[in-house]
Amino acid sequence: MAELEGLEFGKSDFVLLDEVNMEQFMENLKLRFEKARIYTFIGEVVVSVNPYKQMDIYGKEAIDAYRGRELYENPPHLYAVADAAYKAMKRRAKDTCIVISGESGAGKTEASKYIMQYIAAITNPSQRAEVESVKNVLLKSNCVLEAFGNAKTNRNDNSSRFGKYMDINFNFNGDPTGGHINNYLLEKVRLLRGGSEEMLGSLHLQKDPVNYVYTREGAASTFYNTRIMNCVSATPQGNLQFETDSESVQVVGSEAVSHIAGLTTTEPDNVTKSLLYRTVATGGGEVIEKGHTEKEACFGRDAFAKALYERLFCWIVARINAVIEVKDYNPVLHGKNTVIGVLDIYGFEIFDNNSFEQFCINYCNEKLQQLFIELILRQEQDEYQREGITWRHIDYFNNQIIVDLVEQPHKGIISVLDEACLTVGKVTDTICLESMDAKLGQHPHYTSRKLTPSDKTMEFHRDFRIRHYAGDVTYSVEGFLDKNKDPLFQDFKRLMYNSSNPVLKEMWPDGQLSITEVTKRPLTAATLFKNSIVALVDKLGCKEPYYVRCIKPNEMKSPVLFDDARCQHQVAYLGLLENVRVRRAGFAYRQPYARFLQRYKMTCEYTWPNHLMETDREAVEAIVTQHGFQDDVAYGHTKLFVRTPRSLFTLEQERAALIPILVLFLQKVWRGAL
Ligand code: AD9
Ligand code: MG
Repeated sequence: MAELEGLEFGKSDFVLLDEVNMEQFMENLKLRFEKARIYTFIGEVVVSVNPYKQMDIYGKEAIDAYRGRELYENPPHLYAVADAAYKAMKRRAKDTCIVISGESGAGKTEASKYIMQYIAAITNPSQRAEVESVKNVLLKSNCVLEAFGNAKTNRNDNSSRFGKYMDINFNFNGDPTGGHINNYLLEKVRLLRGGSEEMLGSLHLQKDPVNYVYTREGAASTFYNTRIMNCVSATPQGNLQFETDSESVQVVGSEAVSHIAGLTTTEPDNVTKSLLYRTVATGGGEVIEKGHTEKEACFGRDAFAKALYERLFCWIVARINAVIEVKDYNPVLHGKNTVIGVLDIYGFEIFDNNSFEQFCINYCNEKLQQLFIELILRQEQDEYQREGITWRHIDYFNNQIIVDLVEQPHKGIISVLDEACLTVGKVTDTICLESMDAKLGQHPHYTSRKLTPSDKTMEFHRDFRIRHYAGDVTYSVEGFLDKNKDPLFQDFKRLMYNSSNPVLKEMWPDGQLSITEVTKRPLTAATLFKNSIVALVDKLGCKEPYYVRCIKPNEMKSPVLFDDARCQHQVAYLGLLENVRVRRAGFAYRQPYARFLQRYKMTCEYTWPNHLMETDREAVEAIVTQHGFQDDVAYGHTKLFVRTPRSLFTLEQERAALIPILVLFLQKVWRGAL
């Protein structure tokens, strides 16, 4: 609750609003945005509004101002949260995490980078070389991943098309010793369609392979390989066409095939074969080759291009992880190894045409909102109840119902999708939609949308709508099944596994399986994604969470426009008002009586040097009353709860002022002057 800025900049903590309502909240948010105060606290949560311009608030001076300070000593900033997470980890040996959420273009990735920079800047004061090198790799890995995993969308020019969770490991000194990156579902389509030139451009900009972590291990040539791979992945889509002559399907021209063969160091004949045939095992165990139809061939080609790109991306992540993995850590020698996790995932998004990828991305955001509710709104209220504090429950929208709609076993959308994918025979997207409608038609957050044929195309559009916590999204069911099956013919995998390029071979270990070994159905894309997100939420759930809630001020990427309606919508669905209410009705600080007493007993004549009261609680009451903030506290069974940090701040200041006097006093005692 920093009050170090003048009031002309608005309230630096929403908890200080005269009244908690949408109007006042928005007024304060807007005023601060207009005064270039892009960060505001809600207690320990930082609300950030994307400034869409460079701000001079991240330099060395700022870092020094926040380093090691308490949250309420400085104006709100990402650095304040980063420092709080770091301090909690270092002082209390707690694993912490910083969860950055908000919709596409709200500033999550930028925030995560500033947070990483801050952590890098405040650690390793003694500049030990091995720690510096870990920090370096952690910071630089970002630009590699962005080069391959970001793309321009309608909503953000540099949109993350993958989710990223990075654990940073620390030794007992609080210095980084390594880390690990988890990446989540990469949206390949967009990267292939729009990205290749742009991406290569961005790679050329950073031509020096030394800048790339995965080339660190000495294999500069891998860098060039991956660049080549990049071209390859885009090539089959654009350049490779098929034609049907006298019943059989052919590749148009031989150039494209030899191009692919050359770049992947495979035999042109094998490339052609993989493009035109698939090997299948019959019921009797016989292995036969089946020719593709033209449509199947196109489908196979596209799946191949996407898989190439995805494997490349995962391979890069794995290489980075191999470099930053904590090595030779001995807990006996080095103390407890603690972790700060930083989560930067794709934000909630609505496009004109929303497909399977948006469905997954938005489901992921539902899960993260659920975690926020669980940790910030529910647990807080639970503790008051446990401590016997009088408490009026604060209502909030619990999005569990939407999470269930998507992920519930047997009934949820993912389960219906999977069922359709497993059904033998011709199940189309439309049939799948019908079974979704039948199962979920009554659900309050699901609407079946059978649209009439559009006049222009005469195509029959069919889609369904989910009422997400962040807004209604209409999903076009077209392509859902294929994307969920993510079916890449085994023939392509084998082709890549047999490449004489060792890097490629390494990316396709499953290519060595024979066709009879792979008939077991793999998990679908949606289920794999669900599992990875559930694991992520579990991982975050057992850490002490810190939150950055990002808001996008307008759709024009303008630094001066504050779109009231759009901002208000985000404030509403992020549950920020409820967050303020819980925080305000609640108590910013809590401390067990004994610990409170220990720290502040010197500020009160009845407790210094020792109190004569029956219980610590009574002694604490004496301190509180002497300082006149009895209206600002509540007494729990085991802890004192302080509503505003201001009260604590007064105590801290008094304590600080007393210490020199105390020291003087003690010196005199020692010298025998008294
Ligand atoms: V997405 O879900 O990955 O599509 P993000 O990650 O939330 O989205 P991002 O951080 O990429 O958004 O921010 C979008 C753009 O806003 C950036 O490219 C910057 O141009 C701009 N931005 C965001 N935060 C800041 C900031 N603190 N200072 C200056 C910013 N510009
Ligand atoms: Mg991003």
